[in-house]
Amino acid sequence: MTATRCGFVALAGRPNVGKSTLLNHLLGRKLSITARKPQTTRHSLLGVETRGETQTIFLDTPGIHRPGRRAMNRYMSGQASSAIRGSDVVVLLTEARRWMPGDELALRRVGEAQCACVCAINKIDRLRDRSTLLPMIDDVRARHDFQAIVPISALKGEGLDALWQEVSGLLPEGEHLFARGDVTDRPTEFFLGEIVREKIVRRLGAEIPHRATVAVERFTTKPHLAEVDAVIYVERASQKGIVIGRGGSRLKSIGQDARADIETLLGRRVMLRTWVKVRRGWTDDTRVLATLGYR
Ligand SMILES: Nc1nc2c(ncn2[C@@H]2O[C@H](COP(=O)(O)OP(=O)(O)OP(=O)(O)O)[C@@H](O)[C@H]2O)c(=O)[nH]1
Ligand SMILES: [Mg+2]
Repeated sequence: MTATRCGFVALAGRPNVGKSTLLNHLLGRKLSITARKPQTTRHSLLGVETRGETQTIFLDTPGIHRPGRRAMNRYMSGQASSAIRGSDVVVLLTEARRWMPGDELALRRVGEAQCACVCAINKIDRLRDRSTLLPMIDDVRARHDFQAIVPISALKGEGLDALWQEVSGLLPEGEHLFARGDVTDRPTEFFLGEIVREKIVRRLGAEIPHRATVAVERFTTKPHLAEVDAVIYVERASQKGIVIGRGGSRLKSIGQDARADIETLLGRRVMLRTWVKVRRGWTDDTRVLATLGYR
């Protein structure tokens, strides 16, 4: 009998390098939210892929950055660190441009965990001249004793089989921890809230998304219709006004975008109702953070 393999693989790196895009492409479904802006992912998110005898438990993680003073940033940093520490393999993502100080910070954090590390050089679809990859690979190789360096495009799905091959070869033998067909361990409500938050991140400027979070307060589902009540929390009344927009137009767009995605996820019609509420200082209050799902 062939031995089964099973292990945890953290996708780590500085903000915006494409970790969540990679998770989604590896799983062939949209689990993690993505955006052009940094610090989109806040929670570690588990995605399971079982191929033959090998079960890979991927963990998308918040981008590694210097943790600011706010409790939210410390939470994000803690999520990334514990995912890295608890993994058998880390895939450190960087971009096919040049090594940045943020990559160095991420590498240091990964190096502390002393587990097997593969470097994925992402966004190669953006390169006009692919021969520039060779000096980049040499540069990366000189920085750490990586098990492998794999150029990929998470967006276009290039190089992902090669990456998967490298990673699966590093997984320990062991029983599968998830049943075949299991994809994640989070409840549906988590994903509903994240979908609404993605639309906020995508529709609003740089600052507000950092001050907003979404709580799904009610979720009921029948064969043909699901109902979702979501509250968007911000820190100040001025932010509330911005999220709502003139005559409610922005909140309406956010709701429309989110409803379409939720309908795809649930495979039925959805009635989504949204409210915006002010919860002063929620990003820096550990107790409030815990009540909003950041524990
Ligand atoms: N051209 C190109 N863009 C990519 C690729 N991978 C990701 N992106 C884009 O890069 C941006 C950031 O992607 P995310 O997947 O959200 O990045 P992340 O590392 O999860 O970011 P944080 O959660 O903020 O740390 C998005 O606009 C993606 O579409 C790629 O292979 N090629
Ligand atoms: Mg992300």
